[in-house]
Amino acid sequence: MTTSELDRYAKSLIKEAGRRIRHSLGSDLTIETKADANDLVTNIDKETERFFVERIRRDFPGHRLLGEEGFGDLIEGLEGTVWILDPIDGTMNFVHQQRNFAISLGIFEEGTGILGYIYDVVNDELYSAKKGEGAYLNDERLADLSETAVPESIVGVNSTWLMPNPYLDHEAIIRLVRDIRGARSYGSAALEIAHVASGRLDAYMSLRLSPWDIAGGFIIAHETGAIASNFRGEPANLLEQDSFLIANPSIHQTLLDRYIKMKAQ
Ligand code: 2AM
Ligand code: CA
Repeated sequence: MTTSELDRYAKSLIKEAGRRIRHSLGSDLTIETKADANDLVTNIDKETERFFVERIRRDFPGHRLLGEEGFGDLIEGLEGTVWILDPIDGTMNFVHQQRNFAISLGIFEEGTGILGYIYDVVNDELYSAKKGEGAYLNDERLADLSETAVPESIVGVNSTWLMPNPYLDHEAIIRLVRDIRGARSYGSAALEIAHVASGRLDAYMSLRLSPWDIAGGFIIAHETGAIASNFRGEPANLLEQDSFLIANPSIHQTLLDRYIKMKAQ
């Protein structure tokens, strides 16, 4: 199967999963907590992941899937074709707001991201990218990111990091929020990365993200010129939880040098 055929298949699978989620919006949810009281999962997160796993196992028995809810495979390396899926990114928004959440999917071949998708289900907005062929919002191509500077930028950052905490120098983040034009926090890593790809945000940072939060967006944002790394400036890790910074190329290094200071652990 060619990459274009796989792209068409993945898009139609995501759209079908999105229709199922939209149909579920009026129904009662079963809500559980995971790592902590604010880390939510619903029956729809699980049903959506199972839907992907069943289809991919049926149609591509040689492919593997890493999913947040654990219905896929145990993945320790990126050999072969690997789908990395977050069935609902922004579950808290899904539960409380019925918007501002997305399906996030990245497809990797021998460790290289070849196809990326972020589907804003409620607005029927599909961000997608094929490696080397640009990024799209529905049928419209996203422009390459243009030059900016810290004082003119809008940065996605969670207000948690403005408070004293064991991980990040919060005084430096306060300086960042003072120096930029505006701070935003949407509560869905995937959508925030999509906003960086489209230039609506100039950067997005998060202290702890998992592979499924970033896999789709990483591929999309790369196509418009965004730079992704962890807070130490090392390449984003797609197999383990790590800090994550994605930014317009003209401010990425400045953010690392001047504003993002991790405390020694
Ligand atoms: P999720 O909704 O799929 O859990 C919220 O700021 C963003 O961080 C969401 O994209 C959320 O993804 C992600 N996130 C990653 N790990 C999280 C955790 N342990 N608790 C809450 N949100 C987490
Ligand atoms: Ca999720």
